[in-house]
Amino acid sequence: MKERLEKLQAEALQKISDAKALDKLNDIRVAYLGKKGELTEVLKGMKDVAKEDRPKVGQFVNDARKAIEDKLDEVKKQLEAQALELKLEEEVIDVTLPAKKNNVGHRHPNTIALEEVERIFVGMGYEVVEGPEVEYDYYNFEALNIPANHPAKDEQDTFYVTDKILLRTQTSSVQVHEMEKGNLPIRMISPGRVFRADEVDATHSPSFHQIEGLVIDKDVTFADLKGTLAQFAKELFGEDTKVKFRPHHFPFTEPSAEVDVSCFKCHGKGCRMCKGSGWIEILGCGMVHPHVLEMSGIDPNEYKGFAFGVGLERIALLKYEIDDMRLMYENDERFLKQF
Ligand code: 2NL
Repeated sequence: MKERLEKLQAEALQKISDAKALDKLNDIRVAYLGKKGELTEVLKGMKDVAKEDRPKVGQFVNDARKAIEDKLDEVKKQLEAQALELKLEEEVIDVTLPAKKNNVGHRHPNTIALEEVERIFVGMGYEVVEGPEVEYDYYNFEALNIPANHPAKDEQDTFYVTDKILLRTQTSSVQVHEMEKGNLPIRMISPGRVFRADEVDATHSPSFHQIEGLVIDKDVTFADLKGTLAQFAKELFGEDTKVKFRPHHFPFTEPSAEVDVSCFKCHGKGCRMCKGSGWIEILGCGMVHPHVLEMSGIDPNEYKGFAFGVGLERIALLKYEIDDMRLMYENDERFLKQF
């Protein structure tokens, strides 16, 4: 019996020493010390041992059990330490390595220019009002004094949905709705997408953005219009920017003007940007035509107004010296990441 125990113990200790993984150790524990384990089997044979020898044999069995358990604990600790070591080695983080570069998004030049224009006019007490891109022809043309036979109304220039509904060609339509509401005075700008049946080239697109402005109050004069746009030009293009008003014609304003700003690149000397003239055309404006006020229910004897319209892309192209409008719509990252 003693020999059998010694052999069993030696065999178990060897297996434990050879174990390479923690789950293997558990298998060994079960195989020797479990309910049906080999050592347990030996204990079952105790009944055949002579009574006087039992304490001694019992002692052997306990010693063998203790030796196996101790060895199991020892090797378990070793394997756990090894596993920890390995884990630490695998998960090591070198905090001195350079970080991975994340690509951040950029605001579109149109958005930057729009926010700049909005900031300027909000600073002068204007409200920003948006409206629908699909409109009745009344709000886009008739209410703005654009006659039925005007070339702008031609299907070659305007996208019609039905004969009475169209894609707006200017955001004045939003301002007509505001005038109809009759909450006077009005001081507003209406930025938004507009549509014209144009061929695509470096300066044209069938869909672009416009910002229109409208002020209606008692005693508004052309001097207010001039002062407002002069201030706008200074804030947008720099403090030394000058404005020039050239007489023009629009059906919805009388008198009307086109506005040039002194070239912010060459300061009037003449360069590529201003095509040598020293001036750059940026917007159209005028005093709201009395008939336009009347049609929206405003008494032109009591109220006067001025209005202006400016192309957003035009401002962005100028400000950021972009020479082709198509770049604005292609969303090429190499272009966008410069802003
Ligand atoms: C341009 C410049 C302009 C207006 C837009 C306007 C709006 C109302 C009444 C009167 Cl509600 N006018 N807007 C005025 C002058 C110029 O846009 O070059 N347009 C073709």
